[in-house]
Amino acid sequence: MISIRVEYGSAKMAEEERIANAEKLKEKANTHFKEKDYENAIKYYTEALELNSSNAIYYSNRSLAYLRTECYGYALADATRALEIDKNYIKGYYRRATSNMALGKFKAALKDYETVVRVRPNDKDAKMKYQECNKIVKQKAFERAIASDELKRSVVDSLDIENMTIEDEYTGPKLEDGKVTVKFMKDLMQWFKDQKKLHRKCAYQILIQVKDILSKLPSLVEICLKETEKITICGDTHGQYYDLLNIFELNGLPSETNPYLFNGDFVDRGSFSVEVILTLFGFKLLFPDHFHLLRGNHETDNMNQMYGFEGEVKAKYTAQMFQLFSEVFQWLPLAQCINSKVLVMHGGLFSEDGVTLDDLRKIDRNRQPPDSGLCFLLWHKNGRSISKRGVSCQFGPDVTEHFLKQNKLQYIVRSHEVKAEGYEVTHSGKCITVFSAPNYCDQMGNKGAYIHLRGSDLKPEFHQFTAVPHPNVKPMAYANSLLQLGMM
Ligand SMILES: [Mn+2]
Repeated sequence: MISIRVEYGSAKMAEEERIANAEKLKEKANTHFKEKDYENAIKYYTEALELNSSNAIYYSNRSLAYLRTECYGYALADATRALEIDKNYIKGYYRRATSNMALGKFKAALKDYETVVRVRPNDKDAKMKYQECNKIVKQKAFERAIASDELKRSVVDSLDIENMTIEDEYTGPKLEDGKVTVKFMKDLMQWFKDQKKLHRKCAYQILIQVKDILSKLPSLVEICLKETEKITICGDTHGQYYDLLNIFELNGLPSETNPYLFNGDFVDRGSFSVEVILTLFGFKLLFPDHFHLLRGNHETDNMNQMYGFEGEVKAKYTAQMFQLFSEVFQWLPLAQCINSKVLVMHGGLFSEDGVTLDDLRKIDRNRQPPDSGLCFLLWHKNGRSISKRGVSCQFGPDVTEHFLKQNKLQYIVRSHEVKAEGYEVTHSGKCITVFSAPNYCDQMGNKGAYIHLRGSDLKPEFHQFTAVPHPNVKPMAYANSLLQLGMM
């Protein structure tokens, strides 16, 4: 009898110890979270969950850490788990709503806000978020109705550029005979640096011309570097205009002998997205064959609505101009292959095996992202292999290996994720991430990086840089108010 009780007692003690250890790990994770070290926060929440998987708070906290690292799919999964464990856990609904918002699933988000409002009828904050989200859902429905009415008529058709006048008071740069020149680009960069606005006529001229150029490019752009040639590959820039200027300062202005490839996510978050994108488009016009742009997941309507670009264009220009930006973004190519050996794309590889370069060439890209499929994966988050620890946001090395072998490639370059050093080499050197927004959102403390690739050996050479000061306009200044409320 006594021995049984002792055993029972020790089992109970072991159980209590397990729970207590899980709590300790959660505390440790919370500390990392407060220090914005989200990677370690996720690691310790995961360890806590390994000891005690029935705790909704652990899932909810890890969900928030995933939100901060922009792993929205994982954030959504964790919030859902938290609610499965405790359906009365209010925070869980908030987290799931936020994840859905970030993924552009506004209707699903609205359902969760609805639940919160029902349970807490006196919660003003919840009510406000519900109303804000409801507004977006209604607006989306309205936009869809209009879109089908107008059968995708281009903004270009409704513009009368010729008759747009430039007022005498305007002293800024103008295109020369309707053309972008080196002088125009230099003046433009200085003009923007001084926080001045390019005349709307010039902005429209750039947009119309760049749409024309981009729409003639294939979805997979293929270039060939000669032995002596070099290209610079940059990752996300996210509206950090002053850091973009710094890249040109450090690495030289774009030219036919100094080609660049910018790998998507030019806009959103940073509050100088208009300046970044017009500068990049200007260089695309100036050096169409030596200045390359690929689409990121932020060159899409849903993201722009939430993360600031739409608001910024409306504040600096008009809603109509945003529409034209949206049209142009749809024509950005999705991937670029260098010397048939290196493949560059924003998001990464695919959920299915057996994808060939020819499949990429055939993608019909002039659209907003579908919920799945190749073109979605090229520029969006990919959740191929959720590792057991739940830390990795990427596809596994097996996926990379298989893809490279089948397509006779050496390695891939992608962007999309902030990295402390500005770049990261994984999958035994076969998967490289490059990110060019240093101190991302004024708070991540990361370096930025760009890559030099030479035709002679195609060996990646990394260059790091740190953030430079910018005028006092905070990131996300133009973002949707739901995101400005400290939700993310
Ligand atoms: Mn991205």
